[in-house]
Amino acid sequence: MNEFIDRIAAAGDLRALDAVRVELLGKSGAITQQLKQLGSLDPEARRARGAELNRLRDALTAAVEARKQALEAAEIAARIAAERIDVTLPPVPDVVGSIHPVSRTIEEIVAILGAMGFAVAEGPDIESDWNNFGALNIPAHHPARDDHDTFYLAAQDGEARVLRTHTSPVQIRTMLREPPPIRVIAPGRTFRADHDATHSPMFHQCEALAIDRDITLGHLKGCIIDFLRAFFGIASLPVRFRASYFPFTEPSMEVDIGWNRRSGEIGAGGDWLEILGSGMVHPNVLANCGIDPREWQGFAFGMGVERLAMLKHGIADLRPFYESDIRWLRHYGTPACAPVTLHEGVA
Ligand code: 2NM
Repeated sequence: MNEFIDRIAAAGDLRALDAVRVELLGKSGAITQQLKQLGSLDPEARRARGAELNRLRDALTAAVEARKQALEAAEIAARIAAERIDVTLPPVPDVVGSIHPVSRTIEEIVAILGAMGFAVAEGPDIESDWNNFGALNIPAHHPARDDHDTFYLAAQDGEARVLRTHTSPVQIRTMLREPPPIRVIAPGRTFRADHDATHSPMFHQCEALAIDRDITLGHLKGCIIDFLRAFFGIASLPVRFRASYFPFTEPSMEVDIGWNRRSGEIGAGGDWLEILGSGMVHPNVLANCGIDPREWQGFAFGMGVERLAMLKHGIADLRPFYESDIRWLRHYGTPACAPVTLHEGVA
């Protein structure tokens, strides 16, 4: 009896237990065999032996059932342990990337100016000298060329080539290709031979161009003020226009926003920070693109994408923008699933 109970207890899994059960209690098992032999005993001995065998059979059946329940419980516990989900893990594994601040800032600029009716235009990084300078009213040997620290490339088909120093050649290409009215923005890479803590030889610009029969300086001011207030999410952001000079616009204006020089806070503090350049497109530029300046006029403005991103997010150093340091990218990047809103926080 004890030997049988021990064997049931020693069954390591449900299959082993079933084998023991069949061996003891099955049709040709040990107990069944003994029950069959009862007929050969005399009535008194048969009754006593029968009762004993019945008790033994009931005890073994109960032991098998108990062992079965214990094994089943252990099996479930093992599965739960093996299949356990760590609910403290992030819902999205952090091997997933994020949107670079330059890309994110371009997305924001496109969202705001897109809602005002501007379409995105693109062009090549390698430009003709004419598209980058000549058409923009910057003749050869003009001192304005010195401002641009141009990367000159070997001429192709007799024409001088450069890495574009601004995205204005995209505006030139648009005006040459499409008749007015025109409303385009040109975000993209630009190149200048300049490298220090605040300048990179490759950086990004976004320029806007609106051409129509009756575009005025008032449209330029309204568009830029609305854009800057939406971009920085400050409805009362002070904006100042200051007379300046660009060869491709007349009149030209530098645009400043209010900030606190000590704290770096934008929108308060009484100091002014230059943020972009703007102006009414020079009649020579329109004429260079086959647009009659007596019939059409327009405004244009341009901004540095990295500079806007640094000011908006309090990024002190330009260099990490291009270093691919995963810690910096995680810190300043935006989750890929976060949508761009038209006004990031404007009430
Ligand atoms: C600026 C400032 C002022 C500009 C001008 C043009 C074009 F092609 F229409 F002449 N595109 N962008 C412009 C004007 C850009 O960036 C500081």
